[in-house]
Amino acid sequence: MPQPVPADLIRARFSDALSAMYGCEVPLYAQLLELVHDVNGRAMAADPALGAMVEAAGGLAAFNREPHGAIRVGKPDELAALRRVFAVMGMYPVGYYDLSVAGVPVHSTAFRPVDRASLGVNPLRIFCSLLRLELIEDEDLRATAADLLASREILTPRAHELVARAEAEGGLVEEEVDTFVAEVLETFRWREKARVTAATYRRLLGAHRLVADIVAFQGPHINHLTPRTLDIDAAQAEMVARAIKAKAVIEGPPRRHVDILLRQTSFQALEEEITFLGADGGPEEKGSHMARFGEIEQRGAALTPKGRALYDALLDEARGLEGSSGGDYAARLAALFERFPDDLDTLRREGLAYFDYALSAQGHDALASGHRVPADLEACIAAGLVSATPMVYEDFLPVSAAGIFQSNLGLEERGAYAGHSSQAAFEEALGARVADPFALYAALEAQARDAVLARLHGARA
Ligand code: OOG
Ligand code: NI
Repeated sequence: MPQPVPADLIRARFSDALSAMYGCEVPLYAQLLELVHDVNGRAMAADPALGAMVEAAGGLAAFNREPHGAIRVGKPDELAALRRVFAVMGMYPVGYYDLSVAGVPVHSTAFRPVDRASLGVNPLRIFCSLLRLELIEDEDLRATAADLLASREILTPRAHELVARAEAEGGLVEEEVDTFVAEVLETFRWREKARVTAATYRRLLGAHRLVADIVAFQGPHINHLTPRTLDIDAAQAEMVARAIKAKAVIEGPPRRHVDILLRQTSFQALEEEITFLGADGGPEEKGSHMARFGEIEQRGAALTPKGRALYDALLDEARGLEGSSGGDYAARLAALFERFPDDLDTLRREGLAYFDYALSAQGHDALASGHRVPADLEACIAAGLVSATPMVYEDFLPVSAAGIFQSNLGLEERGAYAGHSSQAAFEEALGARVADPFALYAALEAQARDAVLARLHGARA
């Protein structure tokens, strides 16, 4: 019996294939990749410690190959089907994001690997949003949208088959992997033929741009892929220098010594030619659609609930009544974040960020030579025997996501929909619970701490 291919390797292959496909579809993405590659190379050269960290984690080429992407689906069984597809690649739903509070009629999760080894192989994340039809006010239009979605199938028959096989057999064998990757790519491919007439498209657009993007097409085309940078301020400046229309502000925290969470910038969605069905069986009509864009991100430390509460409070205050559109937003944000500790020791001691613990080279030496080591973890860190490195934030930020949605679609910031946040309804559609991101980081931190303590105690016994 051939052995199943590890899910992590299927994901890595899918990630490369997705990136290649999107690069062909959206040449600006290929430009972004090149830009980020340049910026990252310069950042590593300027900061040898950073360079060493990236090299240790697999090198720049691997780092540059770690994007996140986003898709939007229209109905519960599409979400459930994708959950099963992603599981074959070792990606599980983490977090619940309610975007309706920011005037975007969707709620979302992120499919991503969860354990340390898998994240190390390839941390591909897909932000996946589900349309909330109930937030469309016009009853007629809601019914039209529901009908259109009811008659749509987003997976190919072969993809369905392979998912079922993987579930039954505990994975896919080598001969099946290329087919699986190719079939799943079909779901995320751009199609310039809309499934609706121009008139219906305009009605959907009138409800919300996202409604048109989700309902008018055959499938959930990938709407952006985001390479990761080591210096987002440089990337932003470079976008401007290369005449790429970057959004005005970088979402997330300001520039700091110790990066936290996630900083993101993007360029506006492209206006792309599409074809509508002819009205009353008449000839097809040409038109255009805006959905696909480019984004760059920089990832920093994952925050604990305490750190996150402080982040949210400061961000709220900075955004105030004007949101992020006020001219002095960047200055306001930087000034407010003076209150957020900006050195590793304080972040760790005050329990603001999650940390990874490992025996340092000095720690290994001390154990090997049988020296007595302090029992207490803090004392070992102080003595340089144990290293504490902040854990990378692997998730997303709802306020940033809303800002990305809005600026890319040329939308105004708008008030909340009158719906309730509905994690239970989302999970019912998904057919599973979403994991709590804080619990995942906390478990990884506890694992690392226990492993280090076991090494140290073992040595003393
Ligand atoms: C998703 C926007 C959210 C991010 O990086 O926060 C996102 C979308 O536009 O579908 O990707
Ligand atoms: Ni994104």
